[in-house]
Amino acid sequence: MSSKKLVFSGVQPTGNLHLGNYLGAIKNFVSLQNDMNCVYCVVDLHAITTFQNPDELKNNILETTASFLATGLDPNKSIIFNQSSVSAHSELAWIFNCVSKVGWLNRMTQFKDKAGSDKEKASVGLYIYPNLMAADILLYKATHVPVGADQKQHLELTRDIAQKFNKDFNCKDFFPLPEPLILKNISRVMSLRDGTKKMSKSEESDYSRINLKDSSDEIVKKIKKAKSDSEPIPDNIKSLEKKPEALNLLTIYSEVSKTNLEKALIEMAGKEYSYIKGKLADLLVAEISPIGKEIVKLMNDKTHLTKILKKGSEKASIKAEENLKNIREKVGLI
Ligand code: AQP
Repeated sequence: MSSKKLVFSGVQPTGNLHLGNYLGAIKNFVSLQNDMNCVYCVVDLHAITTFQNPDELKNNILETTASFLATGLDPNKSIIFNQSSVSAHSELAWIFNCVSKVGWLNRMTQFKDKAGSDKEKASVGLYIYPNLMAADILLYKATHVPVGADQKQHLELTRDIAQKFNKDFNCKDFFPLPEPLILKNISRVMSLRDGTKKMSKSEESDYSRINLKDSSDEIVKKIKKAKSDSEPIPDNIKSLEKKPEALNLLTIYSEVSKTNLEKALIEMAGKEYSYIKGKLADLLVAEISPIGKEIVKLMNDKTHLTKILKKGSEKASIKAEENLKNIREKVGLI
């Protein structure tokens, strides 16, 4: 970790990873590892902010690790580990609980969405989750954070915490202000059933998402059943404004066919949605099916996955402990 630029990002082991996680974040993780020092974390402590069955959680931690590897993350290039194995994350999160403001957390829209109508019943962990996320990032003094658009607000809070810490403890530039790396073309993949909601692991209907482990048949079936529009595909983006499901399909198509939305519309204008669905299903089968097969293969050797996490934790701990020592000193802890 010699260069000053450092990438950090995490994925929650809360179930099957999906096309949104892949296109919005993980694909970007893979391309960054060739040019920058990268730390990628299976954020298991974030996962338990909502109840997880312990056996399923153990399996999901390994499966998320397998998904990292299957999509192209290389443990020889990137540090890959699980959050709970480096206790400095929790310690720094506590310090940040004492730096961050209740008013700041009250503005977090993800808490409002996830807690639902009965906030009194949400865990305290879910409420202070953004402070733990700030700790994950700042523990490594990360400068760049590849995430989907849904995490933008949490990244802004991380920057606020870094700034306040630097000011409170009179240590200008101690924590860098990390930049979000949000893809322009596809920052938010939406549900295949409701184009106003993001594609998500916790959405009840499996038809709302393409899982990385879906078979070719399942991918084809889900795309076929995806909501679209009864009118032919228009030739301009403006006409898609009130058609979120159609816009979503076209955006996904433009991403996996490596073009942009404008060009995709020129190619598709006047055609029925069944046409684009056929092309999109073929492209997704070609890109996603090999990943799914590799995840299944990697999950046959859990000892190997556990070893990768252990090695990654050892590497992450060295950097984390060194930084935490300096942080404790700044705060006045002895
Ligand atoms: N639909 C999405 N479009 C683009 N990016 C997305 N990400 C998640 N959903 C989309 C990005 O994937 C990374 C890992 O996310 P996560 O699993 O840690 O948490 P999440 O955002 O809460 O994902 P889910 O699928 O919605 O999980 P549940 O249902 O468990 O809450 C992040 O960079 C995220 O932005």
